[in-house]
Order: sequence, then structure tokens, then C-alpha cells
Amino acid sequence: MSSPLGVLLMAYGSPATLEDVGAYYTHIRGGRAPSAENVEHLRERYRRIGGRSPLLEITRAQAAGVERALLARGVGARSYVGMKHAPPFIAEAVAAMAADGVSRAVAIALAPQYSRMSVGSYHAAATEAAAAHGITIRCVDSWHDHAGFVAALAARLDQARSRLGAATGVIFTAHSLPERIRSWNDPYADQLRDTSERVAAAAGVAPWRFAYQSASQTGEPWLGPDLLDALRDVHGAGWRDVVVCPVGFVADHLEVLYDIDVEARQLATDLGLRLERAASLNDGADFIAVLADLARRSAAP
Ligand code: FEC
Repeated sequence: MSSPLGVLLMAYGSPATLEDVGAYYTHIRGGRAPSAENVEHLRERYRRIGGRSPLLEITRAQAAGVERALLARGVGARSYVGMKHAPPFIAEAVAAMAADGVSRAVAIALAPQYSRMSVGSYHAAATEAAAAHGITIRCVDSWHDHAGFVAALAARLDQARSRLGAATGVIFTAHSLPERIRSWNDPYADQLRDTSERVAAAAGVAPWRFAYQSASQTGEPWLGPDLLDALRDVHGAGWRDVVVCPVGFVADHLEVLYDIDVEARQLATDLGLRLERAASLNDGADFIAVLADLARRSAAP
């Protein structure tokens, strides 16, 4: 019997407990320990979302869903979850594949728009680990324009708008990155705009804007405009309600549950703006079908 196709889903990673926040933050910073004050500040954000992020659990549910969807289409597959900044790390997931006898695999970073700084580093980790185990791996580069992905986002957006009124304006968001990625001709910003345009057209939205969220304080400029400034701006322009629709994230986690649901919502309340967030794709059947399609297409000879 031929060995199953390995499907590696890769996501950012999150601390398992509040005690792990310091080590996690140090890993994100490339091994440089943050100040005790900054660790405590981050810990407080996790406390505000219930003490831990649901990211690993959701990524595991997505992986189980993809495996089932591929098997249902006659593709013998086995799925694995690897994280960038916390256990189970990408290298551990690839080692598990090798132990299971997987010789060919597809890797999908759960970040739809490509940046060398984000998706590029997932791919580097997966490729290096696969080479060490003699596994042939294909990495899916970007899927910001996948029709099923666009439709799944448009459906969540529609549901959120129906809670406010059909004429509601929308702010699409994604994680910011340092502005220096522009000097690399990085496709990230263009792909974000492209996804936003497609979702706006599919859902028949007007007016809409795009804003970045979750920028870090690293001492260098990050891509803007920031979501909080965009909220002030649309309020100034006369909007009275708004749907925030994250197009760069595919799961509930800290940046959605805190940065939008707590921080942005608080500002909206202070401004007198009604805010709804489009639900995350998580392990919704429509999104699982997208991941299965990406895996199947990339695995094709
Ligand atoms: O739920 C969770 O526990 C994980 C939430 C989480 C996600 C996420 C996604 C992205 N990040 C991206 C880039 C950066 C860059 C830095 C950076 C820093 C942090 C910190 C936390 C954090 N990120 Fe993150 N990110 C998540 C969490 N991120 C916590 C550290 C505290 C802070 O600054 O807020 C700056 C690194 C440095 O300091 O050198 C750059 C990008 C994504 C979206 C793509 C992806 O999911 O991979 C890009 C989820």
C-alpha cells in the first residue's frame, strides 16, 4: 500500500498556560527576552480572553476536518499540525510524519496572503525539516484569491451585516507588518487588497475600507492605517455602525478575541459606533473544503 499524503497545517502558535507566556514571547522575539512588564502586559491580554488562546484546538479541528474531507474524496491523507512559535513546533510535526512513514507532503500556512516575513518563514521551517527526514514537501504559496475562501468570508460578512442593517460599512483587517517589507516588493499588501475587493464584491458591500491591526511596538514603523485610527476616521465620516471583517486570519485567537473583540469594541463603544465582527472561519465545513482543495491540487503530480 502506498504511503498516505501528509498534510501539514501550520499556524502561529500560542502559550498553553499563562506561565508559558514569557517563553512564548521570547520565541516570537527571536530569543530576546522581553521585559517583565511587557510579559505581564501580554499575560493580561490572555487573561481577558479567558486565560488561553483557542488557536491550537481550532487548528487541530481544521486538520482533522481536512483529513476527513480528503478521505471522502478518495485521497489517502494524514494530517499534522505544526506551530511557528509554540509546541507542537513545525519540526516536531514533520518528525511525526516521518515516524508514520509519510514520504510526500503538502504544507499550508494558515495565513492566506503571502509575505516573506510570515508565510515565508513557515515554509522555510517546513522545507528544512522535510529535507532532514527525506520527505518531499510542497508548500502552498498563497491562496488569497481562492473562490471558496472568498465565498466563505463573504458568507460570514453577510451574517454580521444582517445583525446591523444592510447598509453598514465594513472595515477589512489583517495583521500589520513592519513597513520595510515594502522595500522587498513583498506581495502582502496587494494580496490583502485583492482579497478585500473580492469579498466586498461577493457580499455587495459599500462603503468599505482596509486597515491593519495588532502592530507591535518594535521601534520601527509598521504598515497602516491602524484599525483604531480607521474606526475614529469612519466615525468622523458619519458612519454609525461598522462590521470588522478580518481577512488575514482564519481562526479565533488573541488578535481576534482581544484586539478586535475587546480593544476595538471598547473604542467603538466610546465613539458611539455599533460594531459587529464577522465570525472566524475556524473549522466551518466551507473552509475545510477550501483547505482540502488546496491540499489536493498541490499534491497533484
Ligand atoms: O492566539 C494566540 O495566542 C496567538 C495570536 C497571534 C497570531 C499572530 C499572527 C501574526 N503575527 C504576525 C507578525 C508578528 C510580528 C511580531 C509579532 C508579535 C506578536 C506578539 C504576540 C503575537 N504576535 Fe504575531 N500573532 C499573534 C501573537 N507578530 C503575542 C508579541 C506581543 C506583541 O507585540 O503584541 C513582532 C515580533 C518582534 O517583536 O520581533 C512581526 C503576523 C501574523 C499573521 C500571520 C500568521 O498567522 O502567521 C504577520 C495569530
